[in-house]
Amino acid sequence: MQDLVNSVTFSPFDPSNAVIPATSPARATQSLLDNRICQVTGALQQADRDTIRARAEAKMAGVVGGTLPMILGERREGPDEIFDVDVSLFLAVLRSPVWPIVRAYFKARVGVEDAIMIPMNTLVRRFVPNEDRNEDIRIPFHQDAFGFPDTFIAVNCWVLMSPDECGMTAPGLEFIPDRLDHMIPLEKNPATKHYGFLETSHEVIERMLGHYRTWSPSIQLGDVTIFDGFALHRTYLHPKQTRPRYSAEVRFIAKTPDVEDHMNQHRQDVFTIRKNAMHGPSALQQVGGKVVALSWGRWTY
Ligand SMILES: O=C(O)CCC(=O)C(=O)O
Repeated sequence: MQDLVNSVTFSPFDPSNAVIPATSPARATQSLLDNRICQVTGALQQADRDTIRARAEAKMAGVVGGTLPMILGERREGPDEIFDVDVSLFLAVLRSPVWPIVRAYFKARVGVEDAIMIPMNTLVRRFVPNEDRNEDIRIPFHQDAFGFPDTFIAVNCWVLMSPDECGMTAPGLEFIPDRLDHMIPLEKNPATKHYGFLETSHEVIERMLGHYRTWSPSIQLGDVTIFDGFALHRTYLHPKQTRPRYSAEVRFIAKTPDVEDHMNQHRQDVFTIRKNAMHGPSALQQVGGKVVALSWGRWTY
């Protein structure tokens, strides 16, 4: 373990350079390529912000921590866990400058622009500040790539759904501003009750924290914070926060031949996203640990 800690090198970036207005998409893609992160300010259209906020507040009021995105849809009457999918969150992202930024990033990394999105990986969360149980449900420092095979290139488009700011007034995100380009081993003795499977090595995190001031951006409604699978991040909680935060993690995976093979082998029902159209499940059923499509739809933007 000492070898691991000694092998840590530092590659800092200035987080203020990662905050980029939606009117400068090429700069945002470059920041994602250089720094692994960009906070795209003012990305979502006003009408979309209002729609997804109202939907989140109506549907997720009782959520503690994270859950699947089907909660934003309509659950059908009856004993089966069948949901008609609500795609307004996805369409809000796809018709914003975020989608061309992600496409350009994928093109630069792996030469393809289209993507897939796995319903089970697109999580939504609600955090209420200053609750005792937060120590159990806050997400500890981790890298999202832990959840994907090595060959996958994926980004998390993190969307604040409510209230109108997080970071200062509501639970936000905290990053270590290092341009990491690899996975750090997972912690062998995890400390959290529910998230031990994703915790990054504590010794490496301690070493990083000895070197860096973390970055906890103030994120406004309409901003989308994009980060890749190596960015080190966690939930940011602070006693001065007073308002509940609702958020979504819209994860796009570059649709490379490897990814297609993997999805076919594992028979996963996914959304396929091209330049101007998305094809995917319009109704989903939860069967045991799996989510399967019952019907399919196509949406343009
Ligand atoms: O929303 C949070 O507090 C943490 C989110 C997170 O860890 C993620 O999006 O991977």
